[in-house]
Amino acid sequence: MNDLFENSAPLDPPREVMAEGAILLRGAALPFAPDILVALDGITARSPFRHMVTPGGYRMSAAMTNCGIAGWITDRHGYRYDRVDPENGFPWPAMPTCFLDLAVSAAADAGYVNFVPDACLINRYDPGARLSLHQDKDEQDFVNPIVSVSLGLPAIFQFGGLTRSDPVCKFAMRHGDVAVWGGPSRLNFHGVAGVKDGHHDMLGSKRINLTFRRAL
Ligand code: MD6
Ligand code: FE
Repeated sequence: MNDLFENSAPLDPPREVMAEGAILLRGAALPFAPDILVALDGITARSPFRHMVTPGGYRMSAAMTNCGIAGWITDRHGYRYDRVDPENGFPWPAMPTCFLDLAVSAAADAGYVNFVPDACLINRYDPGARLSLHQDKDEQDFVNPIVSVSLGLPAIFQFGGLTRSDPVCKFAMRHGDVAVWGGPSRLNFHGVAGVKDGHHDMLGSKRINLTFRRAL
């Protein structure tokens, strides 16, 4: 091998540390993206994207659906996981193998070797949609990490600390990027700033985010 290049590692995507226990794997989802987008059409044919309502009565700007054993939902009664899609009364669509493979490999890459998700929340952000700063704490326990996959239009991901007033770091999430957070940062506040209008070759004018969790 040409020794000029012996230190380059083309198979290891660049990684950025977001906080202790939180890592951003740039481009880690790129090899999975074509299969994921095909499988996504199958999921949304059965459980379409919908705008859920918060317990306080606000319509969420990101449209959501789920796949896996458990799906995250919100309505006037609260935030929770349910095995059934409340829109049709059927179990959520099964988690496709390509979804599971990506989540497991990204978690392992980030050092979380035993992660097997049972829930995948799928968010669709049209231009202008956002997600305000929050903690993910509707899961049974916080032993497992969260794996968050960005596809389509870019967005600014805000990653803070364990209290709402902690300073927030901003990361530009692009198509194929995967963020994994767990351990000491499992309950860190995070959010998504308003998605700007634009065009993505595979997804048009939207951003899709897959959030994998062990919920039950
Ligand atoms: C994202 N989504 O869409 C990150 N958390 O990039 C979340 O962090 C999230 O959409 C809890 C509940 C719903 C969500
Ligand atoms: Fe979240």
